[in-house]
Amino acid sequence: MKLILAVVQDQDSNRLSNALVDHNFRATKMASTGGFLKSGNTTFIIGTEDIRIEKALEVIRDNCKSRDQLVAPVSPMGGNADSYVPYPVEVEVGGATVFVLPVEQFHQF
Ligand code: 2BA
Repeated sequence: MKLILAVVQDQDSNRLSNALVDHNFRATKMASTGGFLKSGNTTFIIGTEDIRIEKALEVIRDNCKSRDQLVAPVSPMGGNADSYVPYPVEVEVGGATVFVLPVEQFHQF
């Protein structure tokens, strides 16, 4: 068994959770926050059998789009103003950041 952790954009999370249910995957959705943009995203926890990993990755890939997002500048607040960029910068986010981990034990009591 494997555990998939998938960080996706909030805009994709409903479509992805519906697609996971349609393909008979069990998943838990958690509200999360990106460390860089400090804006909300969604982390899916998906436990599944090894032979279904490729299918799960396909479902995630098909339902998560990459998008450009603006990063607001942060004032240096007394720090070094030389590196301060006073205008928003665009970064490409997603589609999905996915980790696949081995599961040592799985219990449902
Ligand atoms: P954030 O940390 O808010 O990052 C959003 C986007 O900002 C990233 O998109 C990337 O394009 C850019 N970015 C992140 N750190 C950067 C840096 N140090 N310098 C320049 N640009 C940077 P993605 O790579 O698609 O990541 C989307 C979200 O996935 C991340 O949101 C974070 O929540 C998660 N994530 C990505 N890589 C991760 C990792 N290695 N471990 C844990 N979470 C990760």
